[in-house]
Amino acid sequence: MFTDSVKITLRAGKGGNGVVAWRREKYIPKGGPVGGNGGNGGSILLKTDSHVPSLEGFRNRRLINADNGMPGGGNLQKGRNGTDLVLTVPCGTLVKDLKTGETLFDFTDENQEYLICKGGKGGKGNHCFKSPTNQAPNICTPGTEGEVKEVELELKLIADVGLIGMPNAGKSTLMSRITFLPVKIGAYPFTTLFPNLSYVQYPDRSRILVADIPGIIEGAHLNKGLGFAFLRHIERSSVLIFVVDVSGFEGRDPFDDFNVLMNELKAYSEEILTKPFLVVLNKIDQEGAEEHLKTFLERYPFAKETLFPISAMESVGIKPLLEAMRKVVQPKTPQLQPA
Ligand SMILES: Nc1nc2c(ncn2[C@@H]2O[C@H](COP(=O)(O)OP(=O)(O)OP(=O)(O)O)[C@@H](O)[C@H]2O)c(=O)[nH]1
Ligand SMILES: [Mg+2]
Repeated sequence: MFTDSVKITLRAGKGGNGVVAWRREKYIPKGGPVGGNGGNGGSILLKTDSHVPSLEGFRNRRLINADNGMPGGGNLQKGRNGTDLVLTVPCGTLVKDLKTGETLFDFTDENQEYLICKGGKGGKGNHCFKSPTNQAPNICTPGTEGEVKEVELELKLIADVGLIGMPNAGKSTLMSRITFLPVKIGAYPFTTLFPNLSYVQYPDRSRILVADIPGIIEGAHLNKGLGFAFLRHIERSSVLIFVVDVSGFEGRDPFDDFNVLMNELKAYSEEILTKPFLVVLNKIDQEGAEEHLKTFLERYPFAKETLFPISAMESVGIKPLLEAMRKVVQPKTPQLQPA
């Protein structure tokens, strides 16, 4: 399963209570106060991990508690601290406070850590209250409560390139050709029900992260098909690739398909259309594709350099597309770590 939005309550551990205790030993009258302090409650931290693909681990959880601190003991024994709880989330997770609606943190990188709920402080034992004027204090303090937050975790994948197209256009086929990810491909609409994420690796070891999201149909803004549920995952892509089936299958007009995609995206967010984009015209190996390709070229109002006729199935035209992707994205080359 792929889960990209969850609501949970996080509760850090309570601090342990301080205690009142007295030193009692033979031949030591009035041994004095020896009540120990309570331990601190465990805090809750969120941390990114690239091996965590989604928020699936939180799907059936409503409340997550960290350990409480233990109470102090006699003989100045301090209570054990509650262990901190580290919850791993995927890169691209946004943490929102449900009460205030405020965004608390945006995890954009690997190994980022955010302390979301601080554990309560341990209480003080009676030995802390000993003073020249009060040698036998009979008081101690309780531990304080840990922080509690109601949060929404929302995953917005951070891919360099987002593939958008109608169902069956060949997005997943293209994805499997360029990233070698064994994705599900099928001759029926909505084969892909959740986003796939994988890297295109170039010979110089630079790489580009690509997201293949489920197909979009006309009326997606009215919640048709899978609606806009997955468009959030291309919101943060720096480049969009429209994948259009140019074979004219079942009397479809590829240019109309392209316009539908544009209009649906516009209905989702005008801002998304300001991103640089490329248009892949797929299935040129099919009969009738040549004619449709010609009319598409004539009607296409943008720069012709953004058009890439390909056959994802037969691996035709993939190389120029990869080069163009590299130019618009400026991929990250893995840096050697200094010793
Ligand atoms: N002839 C031909 N068929 C292709 C090509 N690319 C994909 N197909 C076929 O088109 C069908 C749909 O391919 P997918 O890659 O699953 O399409 P998709 O866009 O991911 O579809 P959804 O996941 O449903 O949105 C499959 O039967 C593929 O084999 C191509 O270049 N040429
Ligand atoms: Mg697919």
